[in-house]
Amino acid sequence: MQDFHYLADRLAIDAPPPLLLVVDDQPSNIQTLYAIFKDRYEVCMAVNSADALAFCARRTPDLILLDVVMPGMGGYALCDLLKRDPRNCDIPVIFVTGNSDPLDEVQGFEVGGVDFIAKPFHATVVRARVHTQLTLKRQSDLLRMMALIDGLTGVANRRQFDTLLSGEWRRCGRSGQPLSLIMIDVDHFKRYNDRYGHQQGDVCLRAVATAIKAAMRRPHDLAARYGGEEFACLLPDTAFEGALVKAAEIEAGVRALALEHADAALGGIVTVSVGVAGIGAPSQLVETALVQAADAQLYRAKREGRARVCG
Ligand code: GH3
Ligand code: MG
Ligand code: MG
Ligand code: MG
Repeated sequence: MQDFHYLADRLAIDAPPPLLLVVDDQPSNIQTLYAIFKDRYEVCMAVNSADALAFCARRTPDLILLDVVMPGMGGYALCDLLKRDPRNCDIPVIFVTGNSDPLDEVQGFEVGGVDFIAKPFHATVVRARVHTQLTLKRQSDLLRMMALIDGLTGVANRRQFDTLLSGEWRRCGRSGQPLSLIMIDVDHFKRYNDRYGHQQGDVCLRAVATAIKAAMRRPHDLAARYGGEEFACLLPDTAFEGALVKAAEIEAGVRALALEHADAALGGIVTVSVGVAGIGAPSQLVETALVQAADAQLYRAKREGRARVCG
């Protein structure tokens, strides 16, 4: 539960009002819906499907209220298109239409709509239905996030790391681009817990995770908690030499935190040992080989005295 609240807090921080997109060719319908929602939501409008698509390319609405009959592309075709696009497929779409034929309603669900409101409607009912769908969306977003993010540190969890490693392995194999992996382990962390307590140990792990994440600056670079006090960084399209530079940056970044660790072997501060492995054309080997190679270098760093990078 603690993790759940941590993530819920993270989602709620500075959360802006939900963004509704109203798509309807009739300005009077748009005005009616705008009047219903403007006090609690940010309401944007589009008068045809092309405008709606252009809007979704710029911003991602939290929910779309969609007319069915419009000149040009109709609402069902628009919904179908949105559902095929990975960037837009999770946006709940509610059809708002004068068509009341049950077959029409069925078609609305078949193209991926979550609800179907027939005109004329009651403002309070429309409000309630939108509220319900937004609540469901928030809950599913939270669950998805909990499935992918480490609750303690906020970086990717092991599940997400494993999934992305497989994906990047195949992608780099196809493109011939290199792929690199950095494994990081906090030095003498058992001693840290023993001296400062597990609560402080958790604070330390969060700080280390933040320092690691700060070094990940490309959009596809991934920092993950691999387990316990071990972290992993996946660097697509990065050759071994580049990963070594990143690893040195991470090792120095953790040192620069200057977190007191009186029982550390070196300098009285928290340090990490780092192992690096890179591969030019991933396709010939299995992906676990990259993890094994980085792990072997990490253990070499431990053997050679900790607080260092090996690769
Ligand atoms: P080395 O330098 O060889 O890595 O020594 P170490 O003590 O860091 O290695 P070891 O693997 O023996 O100990 C890891 C410790 O990390 C033991 C475990 O209690 C602690 N640990 C793992 N996960 C967590 C966590 O989520 N919170 C806290 N506070 N401690 C954790
Ligand atoms: Mg219409
Ligand atoms: Mg360890
Ligand atoms: Mg350790």
